[in-house]
Amino acid sequence: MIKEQLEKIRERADAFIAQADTEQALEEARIRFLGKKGELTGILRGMGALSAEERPAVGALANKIRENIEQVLAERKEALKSKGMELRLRAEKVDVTLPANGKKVGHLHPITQTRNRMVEIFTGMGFEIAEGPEVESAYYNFDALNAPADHPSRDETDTFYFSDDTLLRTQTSPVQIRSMIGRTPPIRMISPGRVYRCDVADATHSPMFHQCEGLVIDKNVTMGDLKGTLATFAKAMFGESTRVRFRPHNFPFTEPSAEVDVSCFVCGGKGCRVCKGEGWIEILGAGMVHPNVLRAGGIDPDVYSGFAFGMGIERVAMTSFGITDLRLMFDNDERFLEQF
Ligand code: 2U9
Repeated sequence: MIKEQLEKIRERADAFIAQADTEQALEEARIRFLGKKGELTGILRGMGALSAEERPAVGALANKIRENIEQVLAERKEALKSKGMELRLRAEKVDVTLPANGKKVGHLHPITQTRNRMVEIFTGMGFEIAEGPEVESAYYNFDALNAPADHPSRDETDTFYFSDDTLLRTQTSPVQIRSMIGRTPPIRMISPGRVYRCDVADATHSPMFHQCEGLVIDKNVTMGDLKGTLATFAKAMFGESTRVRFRPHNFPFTEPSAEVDVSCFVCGGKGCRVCKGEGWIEILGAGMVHPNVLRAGGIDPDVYSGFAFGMGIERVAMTSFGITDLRLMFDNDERFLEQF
């Protein structure tokens, strides 16, 4: 009779434990069957009523059943634990094959890229980099550069003036004048930087743009040195097969002066859309530094000579990247910028 009761407890406990699907439910099962007021304990308490012959066998069975229930509880606990782990693993699963949450890495503006390349090429030829103020005196911007009093570039419609004497520099040449003063040649320098002109923005004009000017002064510097330097620059900038062409021109600060073309790096000179059928692309102005400019820089033109050149960085960038409207450079539209 008591043995049957014990077997029934075992069956009920098995079923109860099998259904427990949380640690809390398991603990409830333990209390219900093995706790102080539990079903098995209740039976064991009633053992006093058994005869001395019956007691050892019932006691042994009760212990066996206790051990059995304890084991089932432990197994279920283990199973719940690994099931919990499995659920957690499933919930927290990371698919390492998914594309990364890529951070967008920016890059240098095409103007900066072009300036950096120019700096690289000229420093490679032994040039120093010089910078100077963007707010300049009319003296350094015009007078020292031999610009006649009535030169059109001095006009208020062409230059941004703060006062009669103070303006936004229209070229980076004042940087070279400042460098010449108080220095003895040899001088080899470039001055990349911002310049300002009173222009309405269109496809080829902007009130602010960048120039890279260069200056070399030493004894016996000739036009041949200028040509060789610019030919070397053009090959490095636009490709080994690039040639240069000098056309006579006139600037107040150089004499003789020239406009300099490079052979089209797309068609090689045959004529195409990029060079507008010309085979040549104008990118530079250059010449031998005017004696008046050397004097303004404190350098004796009877002892020294020099050459100078200037180019618009945007113009070079547009030519090399195939950009057709200057305004795109300053709109800062990412869809445009990310192409370069
Ligand atoms: C000193 C003496 C001479 C710099 C020069 C040019 C010719 C020139 C233009 C190119 C396109 C300006 O950006 S642009 O619009 N520049 O053609 N610049 S020679 O001559 C100097 C500079 C400094 C002391």
